[in-house]
Amino acid sequence: MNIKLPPYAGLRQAAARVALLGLTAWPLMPVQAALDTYVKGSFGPVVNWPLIPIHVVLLPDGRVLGYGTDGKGNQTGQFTYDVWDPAKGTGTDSHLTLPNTTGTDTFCSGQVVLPASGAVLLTGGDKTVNGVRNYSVNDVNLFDYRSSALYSAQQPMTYLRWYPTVLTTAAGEVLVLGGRADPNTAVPTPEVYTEGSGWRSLTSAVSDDAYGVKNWSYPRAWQAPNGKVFIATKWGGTYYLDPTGTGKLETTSLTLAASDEYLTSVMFAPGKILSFRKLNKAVVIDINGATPKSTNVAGVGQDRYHGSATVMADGKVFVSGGSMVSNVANGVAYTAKIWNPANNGWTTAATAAKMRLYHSVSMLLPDGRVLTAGGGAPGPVINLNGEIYTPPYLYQQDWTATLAARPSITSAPATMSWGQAIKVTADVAGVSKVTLVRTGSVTHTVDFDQRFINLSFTASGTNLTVTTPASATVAPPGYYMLFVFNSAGVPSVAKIIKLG
Ligand SMILES: [Cu+2]
Repeated sequence: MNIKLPPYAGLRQAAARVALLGLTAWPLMPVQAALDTYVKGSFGPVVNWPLIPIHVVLLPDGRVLGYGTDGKGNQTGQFTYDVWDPAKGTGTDSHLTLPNTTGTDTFCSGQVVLPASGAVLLTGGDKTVNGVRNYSVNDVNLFDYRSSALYSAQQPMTYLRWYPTVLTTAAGEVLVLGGRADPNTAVPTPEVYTEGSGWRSLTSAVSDDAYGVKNWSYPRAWQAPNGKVFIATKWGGTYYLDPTGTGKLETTSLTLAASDEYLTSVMFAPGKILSFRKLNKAVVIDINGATPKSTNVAGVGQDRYHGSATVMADGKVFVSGGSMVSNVANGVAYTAKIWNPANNGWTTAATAAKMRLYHSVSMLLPDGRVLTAGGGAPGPVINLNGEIYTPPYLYQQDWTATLAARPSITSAPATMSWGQAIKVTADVAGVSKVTLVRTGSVTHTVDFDQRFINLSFTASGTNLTVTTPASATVAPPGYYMLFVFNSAGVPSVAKIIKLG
């Protein structure tokens, strides 16, 4: 359990250490500054949000679509949605809150950015029947970031879905898994959406165990390097789904310890998934070989129900929020942790002001910071707010808690293909690292398409030749953030590039 320190504790500790060192000078610092900010990063102030952003999506233009409640934090996506522009800061002017005219309550739907058009596809949602909430709809809606408009798609899904997973496949289609049709009925039949031609059901891949009654709540699934979709259930079974035609499902020999629909899993490298299981267990699942395998790694320190795991620009995983008892303020994890895939080790990061439990989110922003926000509807607190986390890589690696000078990308293509050499220029020589991170689409501790890829490159001064991912099974088509790092390990603001 965490003991919350008063905000000046870090400073007091720092002052004590400075005194120990016999130093007399004391630099002026903002309140959050501490000697170890360069290791822990920092959370910014709590900023207001016009609704609880239960669902957030990074748009191809760098803005963030959010929805899930009304302006008072009541459960419903029926009336408004919000588009936040991080370039405008966090004040009222940075939000564009617009009416939802589709008639769909998008609360607890699924959503993903379509790889060809860049529109956001929203699948399913909530329906109130005779005053009882949490029935389901088969509505399909699209959000066009160019006009900021949300509108009904002409073709609904075959099945009603609430809590479905959506993900982009290597073929550039969208696979929808799970969800429930009504409070007593899960949906065991996946569906696939093809832009321009609509929906088909995977009638040969019906399963109660993989994504039906035993695992209907936002099933964890990823496009795998072998061309199929890997599914890690909460109860422990794992599967490969071939989504072509009418679908084909096979079990794999890998069985995992039990998890929960509200313990997170994250793909942090091609074919590699960090997955939290119950009782503070964690595994790395490797789906690069002929058969999937898992390795036990150190857990995050306690179960963090409703906590999030977000791959940052450098490939480390930021774990924030959650509590030891699902959606109860018991064992609340205010302090974030960072997982380093190079050594499977954990470091302690900064401490947030707010608990982030059910219906909270975390998502990487193009500027390399991480948006953490929301929680509630229902929950012990109604968080109509967010806290933006600044990771250690944005700080000078010294005791001054000073933001580092950042490199910038001066040119990069708007589109790219697989296995290609692209020209990128930076404003500094000595680039140390180039990374690609899928733009986020987050809800209920899941980032549907989360992906991170280290890119190989050669440099001649400030001119870089960067090799794009080898295949669509490693990097499905769609939108990615390209980051370049300077010689001190500080990332640029990302350039968003369309792959495919
Ligand atoms: Cu929900």
